[in-house]
Amino acid sequence: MSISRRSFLKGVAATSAASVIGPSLLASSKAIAAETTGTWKVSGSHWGAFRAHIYAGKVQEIKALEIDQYPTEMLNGIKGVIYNPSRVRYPMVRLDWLKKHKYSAETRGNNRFVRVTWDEALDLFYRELERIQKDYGPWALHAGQTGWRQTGQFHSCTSHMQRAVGMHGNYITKVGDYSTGAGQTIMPYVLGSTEVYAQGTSWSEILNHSKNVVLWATDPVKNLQVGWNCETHESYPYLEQLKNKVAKGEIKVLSVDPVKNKTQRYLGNEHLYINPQTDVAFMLGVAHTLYNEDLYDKDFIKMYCLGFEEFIDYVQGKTKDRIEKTPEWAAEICGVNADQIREFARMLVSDRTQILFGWCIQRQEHGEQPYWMGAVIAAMVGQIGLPGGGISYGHHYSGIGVPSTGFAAPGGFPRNVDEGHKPKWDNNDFNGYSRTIPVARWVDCLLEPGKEIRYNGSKVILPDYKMMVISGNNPWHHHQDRNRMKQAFQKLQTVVTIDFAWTATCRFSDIVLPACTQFERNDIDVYGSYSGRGLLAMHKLVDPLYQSKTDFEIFTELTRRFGRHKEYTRGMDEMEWVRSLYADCREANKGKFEMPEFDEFWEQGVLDFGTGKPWVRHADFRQDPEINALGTPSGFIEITSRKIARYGYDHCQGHPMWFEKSERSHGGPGSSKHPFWMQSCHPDKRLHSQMCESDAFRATYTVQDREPVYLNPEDAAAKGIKDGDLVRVFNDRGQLLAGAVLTDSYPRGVIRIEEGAWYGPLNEKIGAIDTYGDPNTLTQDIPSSELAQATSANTCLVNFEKFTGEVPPVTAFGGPIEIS
Ligand SMILES: Nc1nc2c(c(=O)[nH]1)N[C@H]1C(S)=C(S)[C@@H](COP(=O)(O)OP(=O)(O)OC[C@H]3O[C@@H](n4cnc5c(=O)[nH]c(N)nc54)[C@H](O)[C@@H]3O)O[C@H]1N2
Ligand SMILES: Nc1nc2c(c(=O)[nH]1)N[C@H]1C(S)=C(S)[C@@H](COP(=O)(O)OP(=O)(O)OC[C@H]3O[C@@H](n4cnc5c(=O)[nH]c(N)nc54)[C@H](O)[C@@H]3O)O[C@H]1N2
Ligand SMILES: [Mo]
Repeated sequence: MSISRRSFLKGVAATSAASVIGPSLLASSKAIAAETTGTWKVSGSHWGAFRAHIYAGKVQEIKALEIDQYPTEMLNGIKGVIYNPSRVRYPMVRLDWLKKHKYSAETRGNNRFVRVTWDEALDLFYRELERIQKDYGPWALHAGQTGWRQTGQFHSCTSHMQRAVGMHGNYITKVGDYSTGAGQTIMPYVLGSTEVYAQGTSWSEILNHSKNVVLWATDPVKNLQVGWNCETHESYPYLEQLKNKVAKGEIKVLSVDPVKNKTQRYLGNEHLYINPQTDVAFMLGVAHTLYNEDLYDKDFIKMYCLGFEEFIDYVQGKTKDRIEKTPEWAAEICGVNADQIREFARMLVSDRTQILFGWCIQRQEHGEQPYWMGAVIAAMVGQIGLPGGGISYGHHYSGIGVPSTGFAAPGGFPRNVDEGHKPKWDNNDFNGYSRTIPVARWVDCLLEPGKEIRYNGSKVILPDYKMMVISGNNPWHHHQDRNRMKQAFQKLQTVVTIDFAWTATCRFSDIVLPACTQFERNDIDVYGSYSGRGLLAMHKLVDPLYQSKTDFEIFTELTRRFGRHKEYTRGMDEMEWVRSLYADCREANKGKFEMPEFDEFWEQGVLDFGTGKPWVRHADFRQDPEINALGTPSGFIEITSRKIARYGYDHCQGHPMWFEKSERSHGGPGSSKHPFWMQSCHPDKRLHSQMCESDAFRATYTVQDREPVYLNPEDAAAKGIKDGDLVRVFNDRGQLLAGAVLTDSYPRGVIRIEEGAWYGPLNEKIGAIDTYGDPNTLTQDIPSSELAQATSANTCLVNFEKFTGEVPPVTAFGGPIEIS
């Protein structure tokens, strides 16, 4: 029995009749039952809440929880996340790093590792933290990268890492994220909040009031399969109703997208094809029509907006580039003909129209502009704040649009050092470097340390850090341009990664510590990320495999090395933490919702809070813009932003504008050499890189064991490629192998490789072919603009050919090469 299990039973004994029987007897009768029939346990994940059948110490079967009426097939991949050859089994140290005792990095990435004991690994980790703080200072340590750690409020692994490392010393951290870096930075200037993470107008209001719904660069049917908390797919009943209304002709749905995406195929709705990365030109043509045909809502602009005149002067060609943004001008760029642009503008104002934006469109160069421009179009239409009207930036994400219950959710494990405490190395001298960097600029730091960059109205000096600690994120998936990363990683002295899967990040690390999966620990979470629908008991399904440990145990042992473990744990073990998070939540909901005793909840597994009330975004602002002012500098919708204009940036000026991209298909820059736009959208059958290691499930979509590359059939035929062929995709930044899937959902000139495909370089050398098909082998590592400094992954041109050479084996999976 593990310590936590024991203390849980102690807890049960103290509060229930079980004390009469005694904990040992209780455990053994349970154990006997489990041996003969197995047990079913409730738990949950980003992919869904479920019941798992445990038998003979193994997870045998996973089935969706009854409350989930639209489970994703990714539930079938969960078993393979626990049991697969890519699990990190033991603490491992990179051979040459260990052997040479100097921080030579030329063989970094050759995947040769030595197995060490937990004590050896943690001693090395601690030794390196000491050395960095002593020899350099807090500016030399980057422990700020975050990502899609597994669900569960207590075991939130990045918090564990940052609290423990933060108790030792200060470090470099980040601002923003890869999801919405450009959007979340621009929108506070325009609509007064990030918008991307705000609750949106309820789906019922859209279904009841909208006559037109524009799905702009959004694929909710695909992307709502996963959620930030434990997912129960509450948006899907609404999507099904929308489908019915489309079929009956009650709502017109139009997708503005270069590809026919999964949502469009599901809804069977109309498609407005647009050239990739050209939406702003298209929208300027729409604004030109709304203005010159006198279709826009003058009262709304007057009452709720600032800076319309300055923007319209630009549209009319009176300022800046002096080009009139006619539909004809736009058509040349965006590939939608001028009459269709006019028709689209007229449709927007013909009746109640809801615009729903996705996020991919801002993960590109100048990604701030389409978001700003979208708000300007919505303002001209004048329906912001009306049920079923206006604009949303998040209905494809984590159940935004499902009404919130408003009940308190359990808090999490604290990320920071407790108040009144100081780190062991209490040094706040960052040597003139910035302490916080825009999230996607961390590789620039390694390649151009000391460089001053502009960011969101301030200046950032890129720190010359020497060591990285990585937990709950996978930079060798999430960041762009692998060969540039290889070059940058030569500068790092020490990289420590804590993970349960031997990702490419482990391959490029020096010390790798085996965490266990969420299915090997107890936790508590919310289900319904935005609805706050209820609480879920995340029961431990099996004991940690191999030598893996919970992140909590790992960092308890690290902090013990400098005498801070009691402060780190606050003297509580796993179940005591889970109980205390529940108790605080119960207290917070007193008088509003009476939650049962913890043991009852834990036994039941699910606590349903019921449903929330429908709601309309910005309705309060519409009702009274003075009292309910927006969070913008003026309190109004800022079509022109004085504040941004004052920053004096080239690629984000006082109002939204069209800027040409560094790489653009369909006749744009770079397209004569590399004619194809590669989009690296979010995967249909993974969560980023998570679940790629799930072998049997991966085999359901791979082509000759490689990641699929989706191709237009005519484009493929022109290169002699058939469905199922191996394809080499390349540009000047890199090359990869992928398997051809031909589908006319993709127009000519557009290909897709989904992000999160595991990087499998043939060897550690710069330029080596990626044997599995990670699109970030090919993407550009450039900022969106001086405003957000966000990722521009989708500004990427490539070429491809049929692969005819000797086929290399896939190197991405199966863990390290163990050297004894
Ligand atoms: N080209 C391209 N690149 C992209 C994107 C794109 O659209 N195109 N999208 C970007 C976006 S939006 C995002 S959000 C990022 C996602 O980037 P990440 O969040 O870095 O991606 P994940 O694959 O989810 O990586 C999570 C890692 O944490 C590990 N992990 C999970 N739970 C735990 C835990 O409890 N303990 C420990 N120790 N480890 C754990 C997982 O095994 C996995 O390796 O990718 C970005 N990258
Ligand atoms: N299954 C699954 N769901 C997920 C995730 C996952 O990994 N797997 N990740 C989650 C996370 S972290 C995030 S950030 C979100 C991401 O959410 P998004 O970024 O919105 O998702 P994507 O699927 O990358 O892109 C959505 C649509 O944008 C279109 N698009 C791309 N570029 C352009 C353009 O220039 N113009 C126009 N008009 N359309 C364009 C694409 O063709 C696609 O149909 O998804 C979340 N949901
Ligand atoms: Mo994301």
